[in-house]
Amino acid sequence: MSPTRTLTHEGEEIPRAVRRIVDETPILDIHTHLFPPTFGDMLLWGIDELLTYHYLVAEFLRVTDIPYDEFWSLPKSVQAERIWQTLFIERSPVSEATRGVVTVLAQLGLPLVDRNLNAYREWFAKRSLDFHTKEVWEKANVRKAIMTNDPFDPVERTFWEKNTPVDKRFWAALRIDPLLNNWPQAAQYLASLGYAVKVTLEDPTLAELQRFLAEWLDRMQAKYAAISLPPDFEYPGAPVTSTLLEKALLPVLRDRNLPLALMIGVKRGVNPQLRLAGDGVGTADVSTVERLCAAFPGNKFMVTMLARENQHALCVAARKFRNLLVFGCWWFLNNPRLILEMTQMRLEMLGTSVVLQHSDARVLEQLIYKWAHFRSILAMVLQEKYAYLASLGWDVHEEEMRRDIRAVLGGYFEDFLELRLP
Ligand code: HDL
Ligand code: ZN
Repeated sequence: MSPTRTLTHEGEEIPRAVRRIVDETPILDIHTHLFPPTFGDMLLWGIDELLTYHYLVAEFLRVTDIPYDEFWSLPKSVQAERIWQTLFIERSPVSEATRGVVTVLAQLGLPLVDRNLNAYREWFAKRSLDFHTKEVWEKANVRKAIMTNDPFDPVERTFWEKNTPVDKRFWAALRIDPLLNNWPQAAQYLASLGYAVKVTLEDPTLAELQRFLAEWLDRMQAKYAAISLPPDFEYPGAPVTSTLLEKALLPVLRDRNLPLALMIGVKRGVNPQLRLAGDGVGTADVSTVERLCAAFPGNKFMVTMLARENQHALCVAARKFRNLLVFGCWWFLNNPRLILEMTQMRLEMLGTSVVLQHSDARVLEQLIYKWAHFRSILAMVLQEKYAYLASLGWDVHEEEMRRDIRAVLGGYFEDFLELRLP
């Protein structure tokens, strides 16, 4: 029996080496709601945006009796002040979303003893956005962020139609929720853009729909198309849904060797008065994912599911289908306890053929906390895995650890993009 090893091949203590490499590995963040500074106000940043993040709005409205409409009528700065006072001063910031704001302030070097919101505001006001964006990118150690780009949003659409420059830190993803979730409304909107699209899915409409998809995938140079879907999404399902997938979306994506990202399990507007904060979660049916992967072996699917209850079956499904990439601890799963459970389970069932996390950042500085918090958990999980190998005498090489960690922090998505299925 070889002596119990606790060192890497290069002679570094394994826990230390893992933490260092996890911190040093730049991340490809495959799902965010960020935009380049060239997209103007679409890029949210600064302390007031951090404090009025819809996760914090939900937590604030839980513990106050302010009428919803009164809250929404307040200026954003007043909303931020109320949230700061209620969730950070009158209560300790121990939830994931409140703790995240404190992580951001700490990592940007702002004093935490005074808890002086106006001093924070003055600091942010002095920041040049370009410099600030660069510094946030470096602190989060992100190499690319994939956006959520919605041609059904008239504001965002104009930025694309004006060929607004997108710098190399960003890739695009074509987000097309209305297509499967509200086809009649989508058809009407596409017709208003000049596509000869009717609600009835006859061949000319399907051809025009393929033209719309092709034009926007190419205009954005999108890396994938994405749709968020309710828990009861199924395939085969409603005839319209099946036809839109079979005769429009999947053929166009297959021709371009691009994946379709399915984000399944969101119940939109369970409390509409909370607006963006009003969505809920429901357990979905993983069989639908299996049927899609089996029915379209030449298409690539990226899937994240919102219910904790779906995670194990989704890992099993991924073991059956090489055209299925599992990604992220999405939204209500993005909490340390659940991230730990999911990360261990995914590594144990899928090895490094998985993209373990995305940030879902809506506000620029969230990149800092969402990735700092995840890196701590990833390091903890991998330290145990590599230490076990070393304890048996397996030679744990730094370069191999670096390869593995890059894969699960987005590198596997790049391999998946290159994958050409027969
Ligand atoms: O549909 C999505 O992409 C979700 O991520 C929603 O945008 C949600 O509001 C969110 O920001 N979750 O983190
Ligand atoms: Zn999102």
